[in-house]
Amino acid sequence: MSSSTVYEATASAPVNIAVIKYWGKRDTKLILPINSSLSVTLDQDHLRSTTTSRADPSFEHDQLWLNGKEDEIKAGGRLATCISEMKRLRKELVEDKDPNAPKLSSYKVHIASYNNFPTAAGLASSASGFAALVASLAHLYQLTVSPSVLSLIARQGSGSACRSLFGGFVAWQMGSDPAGTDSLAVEVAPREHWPDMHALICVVSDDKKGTSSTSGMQRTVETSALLQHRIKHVVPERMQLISKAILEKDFDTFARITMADSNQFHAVALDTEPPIFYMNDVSRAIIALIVEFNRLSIANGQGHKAAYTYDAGPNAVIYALEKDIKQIVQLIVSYFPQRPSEFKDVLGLFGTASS
Ligand code: 2P0
Repeated sequence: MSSSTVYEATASAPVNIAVIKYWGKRDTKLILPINSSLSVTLDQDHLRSTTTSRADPSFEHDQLWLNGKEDEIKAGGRLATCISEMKRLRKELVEDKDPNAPKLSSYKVHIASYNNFPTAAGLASSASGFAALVASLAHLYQLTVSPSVLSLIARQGSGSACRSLFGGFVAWQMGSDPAGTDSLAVEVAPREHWPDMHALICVVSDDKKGTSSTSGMQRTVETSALLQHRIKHVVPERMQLISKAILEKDFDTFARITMADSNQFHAVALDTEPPIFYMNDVSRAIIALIVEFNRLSIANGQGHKAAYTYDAGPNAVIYALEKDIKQIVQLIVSYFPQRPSEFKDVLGLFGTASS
């Protein structure tokens, strides 16, 4: 290798939207959740983070730029943990086995990451961000490891990031090891298994959210009795039922569980002291519209045709099958004309139906 060799790699990762929500940690440092969760990775270009990493012996510090602005890498913080864990894998899996491999684990890295959507607006920017960071370092360090192994490291950046290492339908198994070795993401089904499934993102607001997920969920763990009921008596069964519904392409069951879990996540947020409100009046009006739309389709013997879900913010994600997407987009746009501050966009992901 000549001294002028450039060690650089770029990777990108999409956001994922949970249908069984992660909310609460049993270990805040290792980011171990109190319940398993399940998500759909949005596999088109609209909502992605793209990250370039470079290792060079002349660099004096690890440094990170987010959307062009330098972000501090705090010692012992989440970014520092992910970078040092990836360097450890490089050393163990490549350099210790091959004495001729360049000692990239001893070089500092410079990392530049871009989101093509608003950061921290309840659109899972930390999920795609940490997944892209870990994927780009894995590429830079030429690691041949499974996405599940990388998910163990992305998880320590942001819990939901572990699910963005896979496309399609993904479960984050909470695991039971106090060291976190079994708290990882696994594929439930690849994207191609259910190509008719679409997601509509209704951007109600792209403002930065009021209560961060990290602090909000720990307040819920400390104060909500409803959360204890949820993790013991609700989530385990829902994980099984929704996995089965996905494997059987049973949209009616998928929709019922997805909406019930979104409702219960927002109920435990409200059950927190002091209460947390993530949805606003527009969010609730979209729920009313989808409920009425489903009521008519159930009355016609067609079952549920749409499933709403809301994360830690007011934006709606609506899952629906391809045959119904056009009708749902028309319905939403007719009730919510594009008022700039309240309803910015209706995007069709998975390749169809933009308005
Ligand atoms: C989820 N959310 O399952 C849930 C639903 C928000 C609502 O994962 O503290 O940003 O970084 O692990 O991953 C948001 O939590 O929190 C989240 P940290 P994260 O997608």
